[in-house]
Amino acid sequence: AAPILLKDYQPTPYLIEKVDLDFRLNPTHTTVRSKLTVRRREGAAATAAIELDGDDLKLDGVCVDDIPLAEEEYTATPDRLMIPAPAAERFELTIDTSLDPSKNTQLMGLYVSSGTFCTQCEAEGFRRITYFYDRPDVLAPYTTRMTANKKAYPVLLGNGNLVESGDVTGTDEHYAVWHDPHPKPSYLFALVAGNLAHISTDYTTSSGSPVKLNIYVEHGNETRADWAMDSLVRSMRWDEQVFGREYDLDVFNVVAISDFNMGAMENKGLNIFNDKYILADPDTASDADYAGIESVVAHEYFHNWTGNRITCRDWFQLCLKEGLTVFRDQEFSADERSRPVKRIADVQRLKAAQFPEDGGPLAHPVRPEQYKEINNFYTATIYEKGAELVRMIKTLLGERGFRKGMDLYFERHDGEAATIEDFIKSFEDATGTDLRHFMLWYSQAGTPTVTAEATYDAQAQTLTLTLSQETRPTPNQPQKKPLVIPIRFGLVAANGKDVGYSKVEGATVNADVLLLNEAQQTVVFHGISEKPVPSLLREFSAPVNLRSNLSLDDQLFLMGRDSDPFNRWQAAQTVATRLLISRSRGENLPQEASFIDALGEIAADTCLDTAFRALALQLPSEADLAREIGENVDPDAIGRAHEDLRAAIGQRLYGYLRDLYVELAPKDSRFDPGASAAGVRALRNRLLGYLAASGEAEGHGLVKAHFDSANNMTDRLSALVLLDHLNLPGKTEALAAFEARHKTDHLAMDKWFTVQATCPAPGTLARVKELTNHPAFSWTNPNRVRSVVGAFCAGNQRQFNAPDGSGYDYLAETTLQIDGKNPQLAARILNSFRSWRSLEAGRQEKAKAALKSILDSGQELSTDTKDIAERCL
Ligand code: DPP
Ligand code: ZN
Repeated sequence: AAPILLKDYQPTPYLIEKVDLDFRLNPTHTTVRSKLTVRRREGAAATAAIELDGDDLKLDGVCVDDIPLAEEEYTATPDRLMIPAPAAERFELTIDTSLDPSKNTQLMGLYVSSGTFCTQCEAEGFRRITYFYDRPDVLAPYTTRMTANKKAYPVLLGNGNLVESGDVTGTDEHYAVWHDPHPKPSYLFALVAGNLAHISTDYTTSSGSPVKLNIYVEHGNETRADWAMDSLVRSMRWDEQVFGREYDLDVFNVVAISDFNMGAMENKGLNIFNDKYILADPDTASDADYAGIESVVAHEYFHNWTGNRITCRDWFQLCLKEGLTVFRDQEFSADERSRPVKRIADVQRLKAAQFPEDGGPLAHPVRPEQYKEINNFYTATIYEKGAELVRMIKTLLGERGFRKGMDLYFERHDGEAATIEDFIKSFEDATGTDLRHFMLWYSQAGTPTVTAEATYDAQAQTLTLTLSQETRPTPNQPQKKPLVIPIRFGLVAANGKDVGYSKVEGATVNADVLLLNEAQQTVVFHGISEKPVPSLLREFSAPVNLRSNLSLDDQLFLMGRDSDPFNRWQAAQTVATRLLISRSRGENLPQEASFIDALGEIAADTCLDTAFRALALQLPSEADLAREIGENVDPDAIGRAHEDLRAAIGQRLYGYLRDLYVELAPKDSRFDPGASAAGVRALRNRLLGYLAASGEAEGHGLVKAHFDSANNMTDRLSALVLLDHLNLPGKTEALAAFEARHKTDHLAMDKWFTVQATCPAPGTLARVKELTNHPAFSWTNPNRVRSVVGAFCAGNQRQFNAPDGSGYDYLAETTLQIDGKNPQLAARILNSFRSWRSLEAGRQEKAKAALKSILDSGQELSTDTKDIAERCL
């Protein structure tokens, strides 16, 4: 199939002024009547056809102004409804379709999850419900009427406000009518019908409007939604205070669903969530889950303004809502928790998920110019790199300029479907800044590498920074141009303070931000009386790879003394990366002991946030190292180096870390999910990891004791990972105990699956295959598949990349198996092949053969899977 191109964008010849939907819900036979008020767009030809999207639809009838169309007056296929030349300029089009939601395994459109009807329409699911202009630039107010059996489906929810409800006399059915006055595109449509429990809170917006907040869950799970509700209330307040944005309906409903392809969906007034991002209690949810719930609840809520009130003109603009909304949720979490800790976590995620994408065959610009399957563009590049671009705009314009630009964007485009150009123009006009060069970040794919060389001239009292940037070719983009890169920096003196300078030449510097906007620039700082160590890219001010000529000793200095916590963390990572890469090549660097001692100092430094200390003590992951090495990668060598360095740290600091571990033990058994208590758990679990890695019998005993005494999931899970991955005494009992405790809770069992699927030891693939026969596993539930197959392929460097190619073959087989049922899920797990070209030659060959076997299988592939397999090759 030919790709869809950004440059081909055309508005539709007709507008939809109003949408009236009538659903008669039945699991195997649901009927949908859609009444559309259609008006020809001004300037469109009177002869223009109306051509609506469908996907796998069964048409039962079509009327214009209540008169059935004769067969020759339209053409209909499951994928398209076309009326060649509607006679009137304005008319009412009525379309009847029927569906079998119980057979909808794609989880797109209307489907049934654990007996509950629900919908997922982004990006192109609405066309699986009825024929429509299923594209984001066609906006209309919707009214949704639902009728269903009252006993089986007592709860009926739609977008907007409830306007009417009641029993259908003489039947066992009832109905509800919901009206959403805010014009929206079809991808924001939703309905839910089921037998659900809920919790409620009353909220009053800053201007005094009352809003009822409800979270719907399965019966028995009510108390597990409290944290999500707390997060929602805090998000709503934060958006009023920080962005001046208030909620705009009488009610805000959130529903947790167990079969869901994505994390959550921001349907207007009716957010639908993967239950993983709603349900939490101390026994089943880890601190990471609590943080994840907080940020996803906030993310979906923030979409109400960035995504819903202002939506996207077309799917090429996806980052307009996603990058911006990720930025907003990151800022929210930073304000609620610790800003540097949040920044480090976000950068870890960016580097783990987006950098490999940007450096491999699936690389694409933040605003792509073509796609074959839009589902494959809900990527780390659109989301995470998209957020980094918004953050850079804020860095360039400053806090006030950024807010002015956002205010203008909301004022200008409320109720519209906008583009990236509209977004950027708002900042330009609000602040008088020219952002044309910055726009290149949206169209140019690939992660730039910035190289920095510093030389100090004591005589002249100057520090010279020679900076250059380079971006490697990516698919369809052989030539790259220099970008504008904001580099936040400081020049750190021996006492840890930033030194001042009298003047600077060779670059624009605003406060602590230097602009690199050419391929190469030489920047000279004058009036510097002692040799400083430059601390560059503070707060990770741009999504680039930084290479500098700083020595390991300089990095160790920054690790201990930099005033920017992010760069302290980064320096520790840089040193550890060098040590680990050297070890993977069989050499030990002499700085290793100093590095380990510096870790020990950070571990005990009570002036630092505990969560920060935990992060600083974390070595770069095996995947991080593979990415840093970049070519001819041998995951086994990396894995060994990683194990050895962890053991070396554990041995050298054993008594010291053990004392700290004991000292940090909780004083009472109350569980507090807040950031500071979570920070203590994170640090303590990190220390436990080193005690376990030390090889000391006492350390091993501590791990089992930690598991046995855990009163929360974070501690229990941390210990279980160590027991299983290091094959420590007590492993088998612990796995059994965890299973017995949590066997009826699918989210907790996902963790049990993932622990085992990510075990680096040989034999894991066989274990993975066994796990897929476990009663708690299901091939049709995306969370289950991700927790076993996804975890193995994306989270087990050594065994997925086993040199015999068995991991690759397994991924190819399971992709084919899943593809027939749920293409989005299949394509998503297939992404684990994206870095195959950076492997050593033997593994490359096996990976390539496995990818080919998917295309050559003879099975008819979804566009999703075919697109990923083809692009990977
Ligand atoms: N629009 C959704 C989100 O990112 C994706 N399904 O929240
Ligand atoms: Zn989103």
